[in-house]
Amino acid sequence: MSIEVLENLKKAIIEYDSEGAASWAKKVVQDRIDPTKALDVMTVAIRQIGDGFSRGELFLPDLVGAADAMSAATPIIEEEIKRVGARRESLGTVVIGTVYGDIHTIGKTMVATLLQADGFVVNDLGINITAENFVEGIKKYNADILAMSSLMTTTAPEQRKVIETLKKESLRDKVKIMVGGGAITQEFADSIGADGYEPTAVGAMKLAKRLVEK
Ligand code: B12
Repeated sequence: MSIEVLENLKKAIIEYDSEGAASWAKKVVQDRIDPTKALDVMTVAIRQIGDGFSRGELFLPDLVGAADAMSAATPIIEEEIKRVGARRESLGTVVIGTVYGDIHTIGKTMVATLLQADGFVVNDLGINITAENFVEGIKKYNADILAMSSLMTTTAPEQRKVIETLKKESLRDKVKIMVGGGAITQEFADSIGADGYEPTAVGAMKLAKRLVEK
């Protein structure tokens, strides 16, 4: 039964059916299906659309349609993740954002939600965040962790720029830096001197815990 619900949720995103995606997301909550499993199938669905786009079989309106369906379902699932994981004690403070030039928000928001559900205080700066704004955010919230997301090869170098700016401000050693997003690899993360990389939101949650324990 839970497999059927998850398959229908995935299908709704692939078919750009926002109403369907929202109602299958509600069914996930109603049937008490693990909400992180729902995030996983939604991610698979939207990546499938992205792959079609990169092969030239699908076009921008297809990306927009799938993103809309995804955006109709994610708040419902994210609310459930927060409810299930609600805790009082803070594990640390995170500043998160998608880098300058990049407006992709879905993966970054998933990471923010899971970190929050796991007990971190999360300050989500949003999308299209400049190096200067990241630095301001880290100072303002006295962050333990900086989390940056980049979905495009053209915006990945912004992560290096942020780290260089932190060095200039003598803040680099005051904060642990984790990076991710579709355009990032372990090799790239190492090359810019990040403290950690993970390819999934669930992995990001485990990584954040490891980083604050160090
Ligand atoms: C949806 C989508 C859009 C939507 C975004 C809607 C929104 N509100 O976010 C819209 C339609 C607006 C869009 C626009 C564009 N897009 Co787009 N988009 C996508 C698509 C299909 C899915 C992205 C997504 O949401 N994935 C699902 C999430 C859950 O995955 P994720 O973000 O990778 O996050 C996961 C992990 O990476 C990780 N993670 C994420 N962040 C972080 C951070 C940390 C710290 C850690 C540890 C982990 C982590 O956890 C998440 C969950 O597991 C991708 C294809 C793809 N394969 O990703 C293309 C894609 C990213 N887009 C692409 C392009 C080219 C564009 C446009 C330039 C298109 C255009 N011609 O206008 C514009 C960019 C505008 C801009 N300046 O940013 C290209 C980028 C190519 C490249 N190599 O650079 C891609 C790869 C498509 C492709 N195959 O060509 N896009």
